[in-house]
Amino acid sequence: TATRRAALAGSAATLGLFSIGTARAADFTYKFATNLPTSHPLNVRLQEAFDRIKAETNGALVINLFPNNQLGSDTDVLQQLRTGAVEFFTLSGIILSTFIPTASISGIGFALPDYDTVWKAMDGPLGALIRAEIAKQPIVAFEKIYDNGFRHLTTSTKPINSPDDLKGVKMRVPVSPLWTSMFRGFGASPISINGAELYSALQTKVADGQENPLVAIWVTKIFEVQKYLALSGHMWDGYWPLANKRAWNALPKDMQAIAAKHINQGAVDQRADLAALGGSTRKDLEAAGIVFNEVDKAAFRDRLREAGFYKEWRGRYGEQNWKVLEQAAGSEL
Ligand code: X2X
Repeated sequence: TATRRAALAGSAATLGLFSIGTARAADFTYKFATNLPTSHPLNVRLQEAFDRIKAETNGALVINLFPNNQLGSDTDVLQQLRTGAVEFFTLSGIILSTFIPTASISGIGFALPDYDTVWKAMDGPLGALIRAEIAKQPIVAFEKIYDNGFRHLTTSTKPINSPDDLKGVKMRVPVSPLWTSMFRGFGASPISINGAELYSALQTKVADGQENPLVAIWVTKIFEVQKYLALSGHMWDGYWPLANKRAWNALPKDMQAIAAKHINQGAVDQRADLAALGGSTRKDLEAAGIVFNEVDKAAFRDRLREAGFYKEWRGRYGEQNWKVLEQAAGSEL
């Protein structure tokens, strides 16, 4: 029971029991939810981190992975994380913004142009800004964000070569005001749908298109229900590893240090995994029948500018936060 666990936690904290080098029953058994299938490097590296945490705490901290929306949709699990019904979750900062508005700032269209810029920003001032906002809520973010990737457009109906081709297209977007605003800006008809329902939404033509990074498109099998892929790279997206604050604070300090060390290391390794996949995912998708095309990114960016997208979000985040974004991006937006 929770009471017994709390009592055990108290004694373990006082006596530092878990650091004694004998295997023993877990003092803490926590759940970690993700929305991606097991094969995604995000889950592979998290599982590796949990194995290392269990070993280094001599079995005192056991974290069980629940991948692939097993515990519910993103909207549901975010709610569970807030109450502590789920102790850990990893979520796109852009979706997290439904609760913590500033968390979507790293996903502003065409702001962070490449991975060098992304990691400098997210391991630097922009990431620190977002984590500080998260820390005001009953949630803690780990220091290193995992990679989802640069997002690209897919459709079942016709290729997207220019912003005009997006006009009126029913595009599934994750549940987040930034995504809706951005795809309205492109002139599309965005529909907010959780990732858990994405495949069936495309299959039943509730939506004709969607946008995701290549590796996510591969592991979720979205390619089975889409035909065309435009390499828009319209935004970068990452997964913040998050803990419920009360569950996190119940852990003894040295146990927290072990958990944070391995979960952060997992992010560094997972970023390298995605980079190493490089062009091979494109080849896999092409072999599965997806037709790729390049687009003029500047045309899409101009469309957002004409729609007042940057002006609107500058106002929503505030001047000070926008300056941090522009500094991270290395350009005025
Ligand atoms: O739902 C999506 O599109 C996904 C899997 O990329 C996110 O979690 C943002």
